[in-house]
Amino acid sequence: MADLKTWLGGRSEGRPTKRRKGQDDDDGGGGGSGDDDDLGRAIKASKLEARVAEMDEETMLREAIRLSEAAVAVPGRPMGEESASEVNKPSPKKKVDPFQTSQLSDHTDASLLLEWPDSSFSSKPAEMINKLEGSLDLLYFRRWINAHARQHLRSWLLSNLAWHRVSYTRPSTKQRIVTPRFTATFGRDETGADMARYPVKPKEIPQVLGTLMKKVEEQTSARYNALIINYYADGTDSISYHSDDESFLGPLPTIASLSLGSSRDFYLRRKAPADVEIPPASTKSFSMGTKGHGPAASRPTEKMTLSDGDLVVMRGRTQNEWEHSIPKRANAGGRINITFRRVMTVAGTNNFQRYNRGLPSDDDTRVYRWDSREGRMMPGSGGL
Ligand SMILES: O=C(O)CCC(=O)C(=O)O
Repeated sequence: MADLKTWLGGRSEGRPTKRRKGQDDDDGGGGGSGDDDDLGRAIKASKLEARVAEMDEETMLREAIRLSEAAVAVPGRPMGEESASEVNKPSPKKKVDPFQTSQLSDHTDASLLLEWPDSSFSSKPAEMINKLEGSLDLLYFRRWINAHARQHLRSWLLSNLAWHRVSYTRPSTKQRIVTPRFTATFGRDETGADMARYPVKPKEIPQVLGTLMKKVEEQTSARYNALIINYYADGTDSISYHSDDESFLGPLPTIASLSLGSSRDFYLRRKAPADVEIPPASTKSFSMGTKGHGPAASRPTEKMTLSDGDLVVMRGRTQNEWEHSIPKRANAGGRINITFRRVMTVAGTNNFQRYNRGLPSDDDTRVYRWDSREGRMMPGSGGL
């Protein structure tokens, strides 16, 4: 809860910082607000801090949700669709708001995000997608979260999280990588390890997401302890072909993936034979099919379009034998994706930290916050 308290108290502090030169995603300017705004904010902040000091946990969360609604629903200013220009420069033309954040005003929604009543979720059974002798094993719950709940969730995520655009040097090639999406990660240690083994402590899972995670666990019959959240501002943001087959996730990991906002293509393709990892002998049902393996272009592919509220579960041998990606697309709007995973080791949590929040030693440790007036992420401070 300390994080939320900090956010409520510190939400108004600090102007967006100027980005440094040489960044691949440099927007060429900070985009701060005027001095009058700063004074007004400072007064509001001190009043807010006094109120926050009196609040219990639930009141604080409700206040955070109320403030996030106020932050996204700026009167007289339509919310903009994230377009190709949004990350790099303000877009003067605001089109359809893919997140519909400007429509949020219903106070009953605060309790919805705290409690996640069953009515928030579809009761339709999953479609099962099973290919090549079960090597691809997916559950697909279309529109799993109902329209009202998902609209509130995506708005809450945008407004409340501290986002990162991690850049790092790939050790093998010394190549500089700027992650082409905004990321956040939360998790809890279940190994009982000395916390000193975490150079940066895992971020506590916020209550809204912890309660949602329980619902995903019930729906998918699996347990999770880590969340990675991606925000794709537009079609230039992406994730390239990869598989989440790290040993720290266990031999046959179940990963649940929830989509919010604009629809995006989700491609899966069979791995090349040399890349297929054989799980331990204890997984008797495993048989390493060779059908269809070959050059990337001729490998079997599964193409799906993930839409607002869809939940996809990747199970069984999927991570061992298939890769997945969100390819770049022209004209895509903003999209958030939450993956729920179970990390078994300290190294796993540290890995998530490194690639989704960055390290203090990185030369760019900026935090990004959603700026409702600009309709895009801006360097800022605070956030969960
Ligand atoms: O955005 C998505 O749907 C996929 C995300 C993903 O593959 C990942 O975070 O590893």
